[in-house]
Amino acid sequence: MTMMIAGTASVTEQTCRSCGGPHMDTFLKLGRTPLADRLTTDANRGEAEPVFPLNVAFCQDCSLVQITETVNPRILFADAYPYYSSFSQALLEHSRENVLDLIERRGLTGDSFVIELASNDGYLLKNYVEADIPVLGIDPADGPVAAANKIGVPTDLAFFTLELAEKLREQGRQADVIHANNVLAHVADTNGFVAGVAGLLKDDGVAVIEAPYVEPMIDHCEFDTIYHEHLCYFSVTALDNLFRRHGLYLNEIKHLSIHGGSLRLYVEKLERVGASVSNQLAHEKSRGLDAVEYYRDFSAKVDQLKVDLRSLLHRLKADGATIAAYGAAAKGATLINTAGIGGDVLDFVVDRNTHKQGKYMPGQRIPIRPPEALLDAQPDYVLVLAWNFIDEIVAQQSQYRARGGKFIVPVPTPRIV
Ligand code: DWN
Ligand code: ZN
Repeated sequence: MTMMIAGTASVTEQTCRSCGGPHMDTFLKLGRTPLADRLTTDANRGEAEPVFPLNVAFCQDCSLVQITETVNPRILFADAYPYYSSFSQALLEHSRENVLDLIERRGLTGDSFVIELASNDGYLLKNYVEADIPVLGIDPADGPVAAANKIGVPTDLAFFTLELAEKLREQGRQADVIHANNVLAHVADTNGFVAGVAGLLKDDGVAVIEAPYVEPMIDHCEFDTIYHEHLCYFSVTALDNLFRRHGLYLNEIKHLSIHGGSLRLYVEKLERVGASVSNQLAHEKSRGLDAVEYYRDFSAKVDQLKVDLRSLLHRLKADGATIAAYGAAAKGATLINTAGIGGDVLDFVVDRNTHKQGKYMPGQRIPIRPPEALLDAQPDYVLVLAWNFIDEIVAQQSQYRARGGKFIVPVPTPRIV
């Protein structure tokens, strides 16, 4: 990892984020795109938005799939960072199940201590607080941190670094459980983060880490989940290499449907690798996820999806249809900006997150409104940008649907449902 010089906006990496190897093979180029979570406002709509290259490479030495541009985290996760986990019921339920399972299988009590890295608005740790188990949240975004402390989840406003881990360890605050959901892929200093986890974990502790899994991303053409916040796209092979480098062992994995296909990783200081890991490593070897050939035709699949989506939308528009979108999601920003879908096609985007309403989608600057706007305007079609929550959204918008509204799902192939 090239060290970010203070004040630089971004750095193009020449070597692998994990192993430092030089044998990087770029297999997808998405152009220069705006930052997926930096929504524009009436105040800054007139200003040019920063755009950065969005290219994806495969490391021949450790199999890590990664983007090659590192945008300064202070720009990426600035105080206007709008992502609040609690706006998704499915995610809340998913997190609660995870916590209750861990309390039981690890026998956690009031003498235990749980830390979550990138704890956002307390969406997960609140379940431990309800069970009187001491917690600490760590997150760099001030909005979600304020929301977490407001509901009684003690949370520090900070980026998790090796230095912070050392400080907590010196204070005797090592953890029985460390959660890190959708953050391992986000940190510029991948090795520092993992080393920090190793230092902060008790010898018999477990780190429970969730991250999107690269196999469904490739197989289901979920290219819109590629944006500058997501630096890495993990295979179990690449994760195993990364953890072992820091004296940690990936002992168990669970496959999750959340976010288009994720893995829940159970990482410990003791080596007791279970069948779920060894079987997946063998599976990846047999499918070739440890070689660049597996990724080679992804670019052509992405190009075809963009062509198919644009022609579907333009055909509907030519027939006089009105179209809106659901979910001011980061993935939605990648989709509309790389496929060139603008305000000439989408009249507006709706989102339940009140911090996003009244702002505009990055790049295309399409207005973001509350979901109620769907019933007010009753567009003929709604492009579901947050397709990973399609079931929750369709159920929630039953009245829009009952009135004849239809949904368009963009991946793995654009289709009307
Ligand atoms: O890594 C990340 C992933 C896991 O989550 C973060 N970098 C940011 C975020 O990415 P995203 O914005 O693509 O994630 P979501 O959670 O798929 O975004 C869903 C959007 O849809 C949110 O803005 C909330 C909104 N939503 C809604 O308005 N009504 C979601 C649901 C379920 C709803 O019913
Ligand atoms: Zn590597």
